[in-house]
Amino acid sequence: MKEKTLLMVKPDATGNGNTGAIIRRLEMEGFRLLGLRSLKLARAEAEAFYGVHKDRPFFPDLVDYITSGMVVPMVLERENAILSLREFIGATNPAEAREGSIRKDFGADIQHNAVHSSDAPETAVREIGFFFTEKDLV
Ligand code: 3AN
Repeated sequence: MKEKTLLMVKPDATGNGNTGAIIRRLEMEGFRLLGLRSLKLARAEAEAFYGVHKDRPFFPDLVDYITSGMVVPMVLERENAILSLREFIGATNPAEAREGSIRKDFGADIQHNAVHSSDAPETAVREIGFFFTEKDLV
């Protein structure tokens, strides 16, 4: 079944000029781009986006970091998009990520890990809705 998921290029990767290379890899892997934005998150928006992590010790640092530069959220569609994209981007910590994965090749450490992607169907719906309305998606 075709699924939609959200991928967000994070400030380390946008700042390093890796946005285009990451999008190219996603398209080559068969993920179809349905919508794309670039923006800088306000602090309150970042706190809402990462709300599930609000009690974790790294939360303040995560919010500082994700608001430190441009992010590029996008909606991607493919068969089994959510899990296959998680596999394609690699483990949260780039040091543990699969060889050839996006986080291995473009991430620096567990915080500066190049991209975020939705981890489950409910999360994907919430995260897509966070950045896009229905009419934004072709
Ligand atoms: P993922 O992005 O792989 O779903 P989560 O949801 O566990 O990972 O974490 C969300 C984000 O929080 C990660 N992308 C990472 O940037 C940051 N993060 C997770 N664990 C840590 C940690 N131990 N120290 C610093 N940042 C972390």
